[in-house]
Amino acid sequence: MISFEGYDTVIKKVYQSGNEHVFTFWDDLTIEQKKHLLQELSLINFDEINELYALTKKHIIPMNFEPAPFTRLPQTPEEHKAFEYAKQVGIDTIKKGKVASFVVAGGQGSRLGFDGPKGIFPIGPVSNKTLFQIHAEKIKAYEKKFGIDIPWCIMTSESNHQATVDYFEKHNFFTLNKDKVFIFKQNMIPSLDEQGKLILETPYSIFRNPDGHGGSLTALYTSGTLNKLLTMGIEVLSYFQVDNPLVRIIDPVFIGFHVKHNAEVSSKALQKAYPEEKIGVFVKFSNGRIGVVEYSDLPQEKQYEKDEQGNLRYGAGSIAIHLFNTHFIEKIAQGNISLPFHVAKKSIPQYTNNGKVTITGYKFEKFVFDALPLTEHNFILETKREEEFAPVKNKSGVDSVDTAQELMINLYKKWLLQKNIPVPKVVEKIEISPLYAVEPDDLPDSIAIPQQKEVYLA
Ligand code: UD2
Repeated sequence: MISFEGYDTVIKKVYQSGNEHVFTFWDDLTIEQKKHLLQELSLINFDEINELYALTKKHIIPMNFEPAPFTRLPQTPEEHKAFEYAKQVGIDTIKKGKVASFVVAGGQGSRLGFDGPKGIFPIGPVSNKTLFQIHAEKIKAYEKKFGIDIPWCIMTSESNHQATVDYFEKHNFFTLNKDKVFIFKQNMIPSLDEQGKLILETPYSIFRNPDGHGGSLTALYTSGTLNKLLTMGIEVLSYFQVDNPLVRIIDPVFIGFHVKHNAEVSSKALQKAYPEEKIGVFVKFSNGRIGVVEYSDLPQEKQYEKDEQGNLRYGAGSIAIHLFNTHFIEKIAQGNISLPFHVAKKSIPQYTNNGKVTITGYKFEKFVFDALPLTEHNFILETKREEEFAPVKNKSGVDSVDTAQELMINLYKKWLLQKNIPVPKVVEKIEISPLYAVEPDDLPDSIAIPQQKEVYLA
């Protein structure tokens, strides 16, 4: 057994757990590298590692469920009235300074062939503005609209934290009040090989992956951000993903319903476009609790199942837009209630005697929607796909840069059409800056759209 002053307990745990292979290159390491490795190992909970490996042997998703009920888009006069009332409640809540925004941005742009935080990916079809800039300008626009500061929490991961901070500093936080932009890191969790052992990434470090967006609730708390929000009187946290440029970050109707229902978590749903669409679905488990089953976990027969009207029975898809009650997050974090880990079999780089090789191993991630079954009160609101969802997942094909830009252009054209503002035929691409109009109502009554292929209203 190796030894190193101050780390004997850690070393013992590593041997006891059968992970002594992490010391394969020990004799070649410098003192600093040895310390680095031992420091990383000291942060690992070996009991948890065993529990995680056990998850690879058994399925943890409860499979006894039915479709979850949700509030549909308004059709009847009563429903329109209820939406109008919710809007007033929402506006009131926002104006009282009780709402903050929260983006999960731990992902890299690698699937887009982009080397850097996904938030720095340029998506504006005409402006080329990045995802982060578009989100920042929306928040700025809402602040102006409601006459109040709207704090913004941004969760990063170890691999993109510094680049994200640097980006915002370089751009002066897009003129947002930088004291109210909170950038913090999510936690990392070791990946395991097929035998349940730790994986060396370099001769002196362990391969770990970000713990999923479900880690955001704990990270909000441990980073001290939640406490700051609570001190400011924030009650509602509007959660979204960095890769959706169409997200309506501050939605009074949604917020109003959330408040009226005294919900701990509220979520937006839309009708799945096709059975294989890669979005989770809202369900009601047999214990009466509401939740989301991820697309990859939905049994095939349920994926294609139709109701009497011929619609997908599990058709209410989750687009990862939620509202969280801040006291609920505090309760979860303080109570040390861990959301469950999900397992994914993935290719992982491993450092060996022959240099780097790729092995098959397990990555573990928490999903934020697993907070839903923990709620006493929740609320699901239907929304229009074309108004709120343009996922940027792939370089080309489905859910890609091209489809997202097309959806953006179509939405801006629709806004103009609603205002009876003609868009000349020659215009191929049109984009509206959030600082010009963040909602269609913000558009002026008449605008002369220039006769050119690309138009940017800013
Ligand atoms: C997610 C949802 C899916 C659907 C879809 C809509 C899950 C498991 N699935 O699918 O049901 O709603 O989005 O677009 O959520 N992230 C982090 N840290 C992490 C992992 C992810 O910050 O450790 C962020 C990431 O930067 C991105 C978001 O979470 O903003 C979604 O991650 P994803 O692209 O891996 O999720 P996806 O597309 O599988």
